[in-house]
Amino acid sequence: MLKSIQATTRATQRSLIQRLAESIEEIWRYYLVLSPYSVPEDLGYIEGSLEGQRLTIQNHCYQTPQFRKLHLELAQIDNGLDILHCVMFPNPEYALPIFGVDLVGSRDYGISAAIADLSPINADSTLPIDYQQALSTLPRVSFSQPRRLPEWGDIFSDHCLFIRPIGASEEDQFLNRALEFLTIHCQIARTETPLSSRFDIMNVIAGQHNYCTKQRQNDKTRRVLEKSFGTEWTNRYMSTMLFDAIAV
Ligand code: BLA
Repeated sequence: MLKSIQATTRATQRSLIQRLAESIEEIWRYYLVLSPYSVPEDLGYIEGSLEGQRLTIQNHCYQTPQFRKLHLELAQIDNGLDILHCVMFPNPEYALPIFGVDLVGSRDYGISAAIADLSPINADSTLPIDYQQALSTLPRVSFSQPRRLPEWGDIFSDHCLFIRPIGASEEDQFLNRALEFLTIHCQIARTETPLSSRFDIMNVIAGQHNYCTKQRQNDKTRRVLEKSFGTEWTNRYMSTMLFDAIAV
């Protein structure tokens, strides 16, 4: 009896992934002026088959004066794996960090990986001073299961949160912190003046290139996609849809 009540409660509660996805879109709409972004026709809504289980991917993309691409992606596998992936790529005329979030969870076992960051793109890997100031005012958060970043994770900032959230209160704390990062980012980005020096712009491009190169080394993402869609498609998807750098 108790089991079925719990199951019903879980089914009717909005998941962390749903809540984060809705809040991201709300904050984008509130702070930024969104225009459509044209996703390659065959990559907006995608279905594949992972070991006989269907994998579906939904992509929501926008652009704004400050951002060449806002990308929110929701992926679901019939076996219960749910993924939220979000990255905001600034236009190269804006020396802004890259906001990124990844949530990976199974419907039965909860979220196993929750990561949120404002990642620096300048050569000395520091965040702009206005970001440092805003982030320093946030209250300290602590989680019972912090996770260790993989080797390619040297792109992330000191403020990066990478945890396995345990229970509803840690899920809420993660959600709040990710949304605080996003709000600070949108507030600063919309008052930012564009760069005019070709040298500075080239540095932004190089920083984004490094971020994308490292993210494409994530074997865990690659493996999930390869099982459903094969190596060639996965290479194309990771370099054109998930982590597309700007050609120099
Ligand atoms: C981890 N990403 C993972 C994991 C899976 C995926 C299955 C392992 C979960 C775990 O260890 O508990 C899968 N993530 C996906 C897939 C997509 C996705 C298939 O986004 C898209 C379709 N990854 C990002 C972004 C960040 C990121 C934007 O896409 C950070 C801002 C980080 N994901 C990230 C990190 C790990 C991870 C650091 C842990 C990798 C490791 O432990 O080796």
